[in-house]
Amino acid sequence: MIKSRICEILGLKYPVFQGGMAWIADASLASAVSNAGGLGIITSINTDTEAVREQIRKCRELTDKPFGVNIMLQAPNADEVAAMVAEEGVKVVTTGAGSPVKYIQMWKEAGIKVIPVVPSVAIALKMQAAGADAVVAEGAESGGHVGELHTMSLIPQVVDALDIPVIAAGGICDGRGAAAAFMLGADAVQIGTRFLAARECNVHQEYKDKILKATDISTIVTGKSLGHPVRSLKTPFSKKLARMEEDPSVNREDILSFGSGALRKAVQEGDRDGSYMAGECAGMVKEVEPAASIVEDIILGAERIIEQFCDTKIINQ
Ligand code: TUI
Repeated sequence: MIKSRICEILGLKYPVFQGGMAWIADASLASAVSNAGGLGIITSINTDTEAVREQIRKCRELTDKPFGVNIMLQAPNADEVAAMVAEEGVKVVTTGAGSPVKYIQMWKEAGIKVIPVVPSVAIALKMQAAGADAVVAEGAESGGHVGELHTMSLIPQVVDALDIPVIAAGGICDGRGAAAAFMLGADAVQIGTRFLAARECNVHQEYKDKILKATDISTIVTGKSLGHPVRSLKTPFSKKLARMEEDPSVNREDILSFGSGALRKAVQEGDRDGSYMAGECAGMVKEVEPAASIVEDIILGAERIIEQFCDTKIINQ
């Protein structure tokens, strides 16, 4: 069975994290992943801090296994959520879209394992020096807010630079991707897009349908002109956003207000003016299935491939 030091550190059966997808990753999805032996993660991007607290308490009722909370550092209530997770005795925190350095001491004193998401070696080194227990290195194949580097080159460079465990994210969808990430030196994988189609994932049916219909070329990155590149499914809405960014007569405020609140609209309403954030591997997601089947398929698939590969001299016959 595939195990790594992150399984020991966090008390996991399998080295599989579920991405803390903003507006999406609730107690239902996180507890299902944790019960399956992975690390379920609750998003803190929700209506407000108290709603996140409720999700944490609900998750505890649904699982006795470890789970985490993701804190999106650009959220207006990030300070409040950072304090709340310590009060609630959450065991694992991942962070995104910024530097969590100012919270790390408080979290460590509360016994929290701190795992920042990083897009580069320089930021990964900064997090290790600040006391992070591990990092998620996220390639630009991923959905949502993306960095510049891609998984294939990012992971081995972060692995070489750091002593702490590295979790690979971005473009990983099944056992093949997970096996590749382990070969690059990752201690675990983080998966978001495939969990959008989990039975326990409470996104609007329209969101799931769009993921199931996606192909390899179904995503687009918008928001580069705003300094917040975001990968989402190509829709009339995201294509219009891309055109606005290319049009010199459209100003920054108009682009910001056009995109504002769009992720929530997609997740809760299946709205045509929604932003359907998804990774490049959306084209590989073909069915709605229980989160436990997804976790098992990824781990058993990776094990099978690695075993077969070790017995083979001529590859891919
Ligand atoms: O955070 C993510 N992905 C996200 S957040 C999100 S919420 C959102 N909602 C509406 C519009 C836009 C976003 C959706 N997807 N991934 C983790 C991630 N973090 N990727 C890249 C980074 C990152 C970037 C810069 C982490 C740290 C950093 O700088 C740290 C420093 O030291 O400055």
